[in-house]
Amino acid sequence: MNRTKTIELEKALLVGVVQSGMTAEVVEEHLEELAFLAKTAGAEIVGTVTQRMEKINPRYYIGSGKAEQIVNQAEELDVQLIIFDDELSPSQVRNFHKLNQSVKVIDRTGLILDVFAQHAQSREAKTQVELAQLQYLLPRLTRMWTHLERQMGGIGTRAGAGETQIEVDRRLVRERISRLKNELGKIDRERITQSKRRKEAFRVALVGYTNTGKSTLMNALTGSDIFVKDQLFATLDTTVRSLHFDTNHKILLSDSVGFIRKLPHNLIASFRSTLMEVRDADLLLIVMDASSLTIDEQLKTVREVLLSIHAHQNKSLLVMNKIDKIEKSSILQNLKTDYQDAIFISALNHLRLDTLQNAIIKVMDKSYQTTTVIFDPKMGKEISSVYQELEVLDIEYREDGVHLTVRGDPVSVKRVKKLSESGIF
Ligand SMILES: Nc1nc2c(ncn2[C@@H]2O[C@H](COP(=O)(O)OP(=O)(O)O)[C@@H](O)[C@H]2O)c(=O)[nH]1
Ligand SMILES: [Mg+2]
Repeated sequence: MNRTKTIELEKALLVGVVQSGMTAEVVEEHLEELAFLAKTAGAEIVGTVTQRMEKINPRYYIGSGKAEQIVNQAEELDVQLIIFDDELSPSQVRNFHKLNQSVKVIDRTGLILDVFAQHAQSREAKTQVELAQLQYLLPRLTRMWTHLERQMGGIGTRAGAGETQIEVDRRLVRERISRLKNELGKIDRERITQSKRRKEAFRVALVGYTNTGKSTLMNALTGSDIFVKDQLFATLDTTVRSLHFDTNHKILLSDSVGFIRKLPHNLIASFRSTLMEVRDADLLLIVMDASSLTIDEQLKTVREVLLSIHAHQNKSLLVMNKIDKIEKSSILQNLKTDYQDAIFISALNHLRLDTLQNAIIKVMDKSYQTTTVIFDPKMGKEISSVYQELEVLDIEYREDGVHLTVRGDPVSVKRVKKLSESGIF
């Protein structure tokens, strides 16, 4: 199912369309990101083509003359893969195949799905990716397409179900889709049980654009050893670690898949159970790459994805990472002016991690409650267990029992209250 990494690099041409209102700088950044994605998938970029357009051509997305030119150019350069930065309709892809049978044309979505397929490790991630791929493939499953896919292989054709699946008809693909959905439903339910068990702790989730340093930060804070790589979507699975700042401030920190511009909707939908960890978090740490030139756009993408998974109202802190990469102090100053509430750190160099920690503690404290519980004096064991769980601000021995004034997260406070009531006659 999952082929090992492409050994021989596939040569590729990239195509981007400049629409009105886009600056050359933005187009450049988008193509750089596309090149990064393509490299992650195992391609060698031999050229980039852009076309300025006011209106999309339904036949080839780009203009007909340009389409022919690109296909010819590909032939000359001995390139068999053309990658578009935008989503192509199935019929646009077919029209390219009509122009030239030996050139494979894929779009950004196909490329992202390919990278996901190569990086999926766990059963859950594999199931999620395969579902998204089959949903993407279904409308494209025509005789011509399957024929071409079989012929070419490589990037964009590692459709989750693999080679055999491409040969089956739509009905079988639909059946497979519904089986995968069932499977994910089961995984969802297991996750709900797990997360119920975890309700006791304050949950913090790392979120953000891909490659901003989420896993590096997770490792820096918890001393774990999560896979870090200068690659898009190096981590697809969720990792949860517990972290104790002090006895009264324990959190569960989770790291997971990152977001990207134009993330395919199918993919977000099928990663629902992974993203539930984010939705249920008490606090989101939105990790940004402070050295990126497209911070605003990346933040917009992150907020859009959070909205689509209903996590937009969760409490959040903006974390500007990679400050060590910013050479000019004036740039850093400007960022600090633009993002006044953000916390500026370097996860790699462990810079200002204490500031981040204090900010998290402050958020926790805000949700903390202070209350007085009364214990029967005979409940010595229970009373001492309170000290493990909550901060004890005051203790008084009165006639009606031992009065403890405690402070902590609402769930622990409630539990201690229950414990005290169980012993009072
Ligand atoms: N210079 C610099 N690089 C960093 C920093 N944090 C992460 N990186 C690098 O950025 C790349 C992506 O990091 P990773 O943690 O995998 O990002 P993720 O995709 O958000 O999990 C890796 O090459 C890291 O070494 C930082 O604070 N400074
Ligand atoms: Mg990561």
